[in-house]
Amino acid sequence: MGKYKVVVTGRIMPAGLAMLKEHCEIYQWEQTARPRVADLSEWLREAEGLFVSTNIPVNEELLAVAPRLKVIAQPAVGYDSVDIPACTNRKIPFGNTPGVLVETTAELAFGLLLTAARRIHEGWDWVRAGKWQPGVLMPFGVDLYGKTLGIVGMGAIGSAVARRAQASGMKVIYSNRKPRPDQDALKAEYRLFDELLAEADFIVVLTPLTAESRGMFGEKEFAKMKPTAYFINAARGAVVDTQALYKALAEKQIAYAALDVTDPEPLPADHPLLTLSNILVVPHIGSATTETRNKMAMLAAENLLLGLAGKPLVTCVNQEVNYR
Ligand code: 8YV
Repeated sequence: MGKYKVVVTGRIMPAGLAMLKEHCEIYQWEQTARPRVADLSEWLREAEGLFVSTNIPVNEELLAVAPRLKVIAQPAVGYDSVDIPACTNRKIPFGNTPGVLVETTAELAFGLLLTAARRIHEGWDWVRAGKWQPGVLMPFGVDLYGKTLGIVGMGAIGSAVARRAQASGMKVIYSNRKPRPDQDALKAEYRLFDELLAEADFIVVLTPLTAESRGMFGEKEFAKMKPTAYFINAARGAVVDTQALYKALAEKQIAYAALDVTDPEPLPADHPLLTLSNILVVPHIGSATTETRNKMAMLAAENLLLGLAGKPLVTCVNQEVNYR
């Protein structure tokens, strides 16, 4: 039997690539610049499978030039760059990678919180700049112990952050579309969104980007937070109105922000946010460990190979068109 024709839109971890290579003829976009549909259209015309990074949206324009697609897989849990109804209309199952990145992403979110609170990154800059001298003190941080953490979006990653916070002596509250009745969430107290904003000392955002959550943190929301509040975003940049965040930080309406995700992404080096002293930004590395990125690539490759063989994907977003 011939090999399946598969388009890969970006870099792919070796473990995933090895799985695909066995069964597929691969057309891979290897440039660092993001591809446009026109760059891939010749390959997409023949492709039966699409292994897509978040470097190109999956939309009507792309699907229209890929009439033979049987399956799409993406090594990411968030699928805000994918038009799921458009895939479903064409009966194309879309696989994401939930589960395998939960603990890794929670580590980063909690790490950002801890780093910002205790100024670890500023301490390192201080030492490197030769400022560690007798009698000279760098600005103090704040404790986590005894404080309240508010988690916005209590899914699997939120629960994993909650466990870490509780082990550090924090009280955990959360807001979600609805209260969760399961054990993990029971150890945290449910709050309405506005109540959480007013009560939390630290806010960690982990909600998926949807039409409802886009821009859910704007001027009004920052105004409701404590002036001592720390704001951590490990979800998607567009959940936050960037200008409003800039204003809240510049005017000290809130104390500090630590971001794994920004809008835009990547954040240009001359962006106004980066002129502030009360912010820490890292380049979207929530799932970026070698182990986890390999697991994500392998799960995405497994989904793709299953779909190509007409078998059910392991983790399918649009179950109604998954193979049976
Ligand atoms: C991805 C992420 O690795 O899974 C997600 O939704 O945000 C990250 O873990 C990133 O989007 C690159 O694919």
